[in-house]
Amino acid sequence: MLSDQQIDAYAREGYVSPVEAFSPEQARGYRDLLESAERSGGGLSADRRRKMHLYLKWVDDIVRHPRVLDAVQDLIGPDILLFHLTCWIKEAHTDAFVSWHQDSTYFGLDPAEHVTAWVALSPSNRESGCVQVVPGSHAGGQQRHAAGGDAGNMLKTGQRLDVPDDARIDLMQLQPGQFSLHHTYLFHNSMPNRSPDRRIGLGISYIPAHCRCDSRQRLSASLVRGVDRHGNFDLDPAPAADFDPQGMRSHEAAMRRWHAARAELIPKANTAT
Ligand SMILES: O=C(O)CCC(=O)C(=O)O
Repeated sequence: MLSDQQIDAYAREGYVSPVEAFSPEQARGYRDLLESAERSGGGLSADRRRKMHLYLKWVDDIVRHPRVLDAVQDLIGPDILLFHLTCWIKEAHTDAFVSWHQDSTYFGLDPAEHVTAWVALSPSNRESGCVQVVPGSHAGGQQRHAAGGDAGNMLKTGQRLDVPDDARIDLMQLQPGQFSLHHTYLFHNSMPNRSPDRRIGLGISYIPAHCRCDSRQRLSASLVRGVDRHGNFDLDPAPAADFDPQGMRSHEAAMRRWHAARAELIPKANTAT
């Protein structure tokens, strides 16, 4: 699915963008489903914005979309687990931002082969606060992050890196239905949404099935392609329909494990030398 040039660019720069997944009309359809789920749930809580593929059938369809998985397979091989998912929504004309960080910081994954596919469901550009990256920054491996408090930061732990003012920064601008791919060690952030529309994207964290998570709390993950010969995660079922009771139970159980693992991994990363 990816060209040799794109695969080389990912190795060198740590990202590829944009790649086409589905049409803007299909993206609009998915956005309508998201907004209807928000209305029926009286807004989606922070937990409900995570791992949504476990209780929303249409999100499960996106995370298994052949164009997304073909591209991910080109980077991490044929046996693919979905480790985590976050729906990143920035409301129109708001100050929410994401500080410079590496996704690897609290994920505890070994080896660090995780790749994030960020799928746009609305225009994601300079004005709306798209994800931006420091190309090549993944090559330096894991960096120590500062943590803690800025109210507008969408990263709840506030983890952040300093990026020099003169660093080269590339914008991963996307039309609805396009996606970007970035390496777990790549420095990235995003600025406030100054546009009149919501900026909506799904950040989907894929790992090869041989990855392990370094938490005592055993986590679950979804096998989205190939075979799991390693058994490092309990495998989550796919939902039969939006909000079906089995899917809701799986989601709650997966989020309980997720929070327990975070409680171990965050202090460990923050005190590591
Ligand atoms: O959506 C954003 O602004 C940030 C996304 C992000 O940090 C990620 O997907 O890893």
